[in-house]
Amino acid sequence: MTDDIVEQIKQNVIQGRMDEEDEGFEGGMVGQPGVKELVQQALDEGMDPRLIVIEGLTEAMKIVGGKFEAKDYFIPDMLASAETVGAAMDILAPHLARSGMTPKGKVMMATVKGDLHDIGKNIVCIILKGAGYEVKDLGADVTPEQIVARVREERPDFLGLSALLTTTMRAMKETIHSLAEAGLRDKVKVIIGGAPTSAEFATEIGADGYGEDAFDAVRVVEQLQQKG
Ligand code: B12
Repeated sequence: MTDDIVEQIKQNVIQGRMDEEDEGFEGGMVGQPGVKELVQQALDEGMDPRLIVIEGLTEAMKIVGGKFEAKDYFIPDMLASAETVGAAMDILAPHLARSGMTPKGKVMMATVKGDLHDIGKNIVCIILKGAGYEVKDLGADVTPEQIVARVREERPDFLGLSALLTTTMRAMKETIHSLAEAGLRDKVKVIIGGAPTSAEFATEIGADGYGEDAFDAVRVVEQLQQKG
């Protein structure tokens, strides 16, 4: 029974079904419980919330990631699945805190100064949360000064910067420069992403890593963590 419900949560994330009103990608599922109802039911039955995160949500998003890479799923599909994970995490968060599940690390995310594109950054936040990281989202159009202040205050392990405009990419370099000036550059690993950026650009501006998409973001963070 227990395994059943985790499997159902997993399948419903893959289907992008938030609740019982959703049809699912394959259709015809209206009326069946969706991720929100199933997660609540699992908690009501006394299931360990960690199991839901690790075997339900994380496993599901790995499959969604595979489908995305195989071009079987497109951005709206990935977004729908990621949003179900976000909703599940909102329900699970207080229970996880109580169950003593320690986050794998703290990631601070921001879309840089002058840039209002936050859809991709929001997906990265959700996927990182789903992968077990504590995520602090500073929002969009965040200046280097604001980022430096928050890094100083909250000491994240990672800082993720997003830019979608060729004109705002330079704010990433400015941010890294400001971190260095504030004596914080060696206190936080900086990763960047967003359509106009690249691994070469990351190296050029002195970032520690580049992620092509949200799943890559998790891979890069994990790799940097292993390196220490
Ligand atoms: C939606 C959108 C908007 C929306 C943004 C809404 C929002 N809340 O985000 C609005 C309408 C506000 C908008 C405005 C503008 N936009 Co616009 N916009 C887009 C559009 C259509 C989609 C972007 C998007 O959300 N993609 C989907 C997400 C999921 O992908 P993503 O952001 O790349 O994120 C993924 C990866 O890049 C990565 N990632 C992202 N961030 C990070 C961070 C880290 C750390 C890591 C590891 C990974 C990572 O993971 C994400 C998930 O997999 C693109 C065109 C396109 N097809 O891409 C244009 C586009 C980005 N916009 C463009 C332009 C020019 C503008 C405007 C200047 C238009 C104008 N003249 O007013 C303004 C600028 C406003 C501003 N100051 O930011 C251009 C940019 C050209 C350029 N190279 O500079 C594009 C490419 C359109 C075009 N072909 O001309 N836009």
